[in-house]
Amino acid sequence: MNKDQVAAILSEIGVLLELKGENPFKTRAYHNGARTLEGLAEPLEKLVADKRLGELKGFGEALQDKVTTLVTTGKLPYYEELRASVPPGLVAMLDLPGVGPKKVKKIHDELGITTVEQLETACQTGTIAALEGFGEKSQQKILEGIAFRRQFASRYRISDALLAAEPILDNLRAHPDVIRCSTAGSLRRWKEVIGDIDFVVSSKDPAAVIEYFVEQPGIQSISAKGPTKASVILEGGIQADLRVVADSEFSSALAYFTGSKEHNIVMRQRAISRGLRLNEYGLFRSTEETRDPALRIDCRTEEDLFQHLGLDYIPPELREDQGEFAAAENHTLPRLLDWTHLKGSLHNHSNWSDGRNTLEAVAAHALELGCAYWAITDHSRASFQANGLQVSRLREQRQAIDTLNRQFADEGSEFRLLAGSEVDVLKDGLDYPDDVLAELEVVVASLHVPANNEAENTRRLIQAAQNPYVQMLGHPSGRLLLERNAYPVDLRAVIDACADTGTWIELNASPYRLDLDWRLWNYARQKGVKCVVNCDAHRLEHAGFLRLGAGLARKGWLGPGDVINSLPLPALRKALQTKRLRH
Ligand code: DGT
Ligand code: CA
Ligand code: CA
Ligand code: ZN
Repeated sequence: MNKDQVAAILSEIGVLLELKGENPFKTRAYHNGARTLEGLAEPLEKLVADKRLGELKGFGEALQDKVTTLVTTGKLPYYEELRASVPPGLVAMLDLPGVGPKKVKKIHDELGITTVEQLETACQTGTIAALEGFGEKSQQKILEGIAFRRQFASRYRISDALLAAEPILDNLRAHPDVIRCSTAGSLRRWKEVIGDIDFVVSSKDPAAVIEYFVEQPGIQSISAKGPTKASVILEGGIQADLRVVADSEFSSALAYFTGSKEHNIVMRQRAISRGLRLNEYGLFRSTEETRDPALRIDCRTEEDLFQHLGLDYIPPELREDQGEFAAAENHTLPRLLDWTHLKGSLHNHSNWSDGRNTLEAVAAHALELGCAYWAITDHSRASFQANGLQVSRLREQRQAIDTLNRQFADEGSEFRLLAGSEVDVLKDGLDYPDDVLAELEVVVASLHVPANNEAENTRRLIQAAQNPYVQMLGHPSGRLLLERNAYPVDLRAVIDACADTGTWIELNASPYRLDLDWRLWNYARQKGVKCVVNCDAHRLEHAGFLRLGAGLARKGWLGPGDVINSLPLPALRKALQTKRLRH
């Protein structure tokens, strides 16, 4: 068991103990212990083997014993018993907005409620509002939270789907009976949220591939299994469909199952208007539905298929019937961004605010990944819950960054950290005055506490864009995928203001955000607004979000020329100055 898994269990123990009403010192010890492990610099196995866990801050005998047992055996009876003693419904309630362990305990102790369904009924009858410490407003919020969860019960963020799909795809690819294979469906189209995972495989022995597929690790149950197709439920509840076809049918099956439905309809119509028929089995010289191999037009690849229909190759991300047909006909499809074009990220956090890692660790990681630069944009002072920086701390941080950069220069490295801030957009302006912002190389302006009013939020963001020191707006809609809708805002008006002021817009690559939404990028691009694909990294692993963000930029029709952080450092530095020089 690795340190993150052990840390997750310690956190869960802390939560379970809170739900049981254990004394706060004890529960805090587990939460703190989890945090200490997550930030551990050396391998946990080594600490355990050397019996040095006691050297960690706050690690008493009890915690040492539990961590040792987890690391050496992969199990912990104490944890399993504790878990069994708390109804799972109580843990599920913690996901609801405004509901923490204390409230769950109260709901349970006073009303005997143990499931989310019972909680919903209690809200509908007004029982929750009457509980001390709750009230009408929090009752309403809980109800909305339950409805929201239900609406998204079987939707998954693309990051989770990729994590589940990629190992299976690798295994399929390596199987001797597999000729070609690919993901299909919404995952291949790089939708931000997907319903299920689709795979298409070509093989001479479908039965062998099906058998192999249903035995993949991480499969919870098999929902359907036939001679050429199967459906399974993966751990975590996500469904995966597999289709096995002959290799001669691979390109048409892949195109068909990649979709989208809207895109497929136009494809079929194009075939018909050329006296052809297109279906999942191929493209046929026929004026009626057929799968007669004698009539099939040989299309080995999707490129061939598009070509026979008078189209340039349409990348899967663009197959949404959003103008890709006209562009493919006129040879005006854009050259799309590739994630390897990205040279760094301009919105990231460190442990100076709510990030996990030190400046040194963040820089070392970015350097190791081959980045040319990495901006540190910790929260501004108004975000006190995220440990936002007072001006004096911000200046101190700037010095620390300068020192690190001098070291890089001395070592002959061209990598640089860029000193910046994610400054809060407040009701009446930005959280730092202009002279403070002017000291920073990178300023991302983000609205974290929106008004419940579209005109007001729009006004605040436009005002932020008008500030000469703000180079870009961060996560402009504020949505959290499958958790929270965008705040009310007129994003087209905000995009127009960015066009007028030369302000860039972030494509926040966190899998929870993917914000600005891909559907609006074509509009922004036509207005001349540049994109910045930002990780909003709070820990080292989040650097991997660049790949996710690049996929969404592709889906928004963006090429390397539209994306600021595909610039090398000298050109980026110039671009960062443009707005300020104009002022
Ligand atoms: P999802 O899974 O809900 O995120 O979205 P998709 O697009 O992956 O949809 P899915 O898994 O139901 O089907 C995969 C593709 O197969 C879909 O994009 C288009 C194609 N397809 C499936 N059913 C139909 C259909 O009834 N008509 C048409 N034209 N295409 C279909
Ligand atoms: Ca699907
Ligand atoms: Ca499917
Ligand atoms: Zn933010």
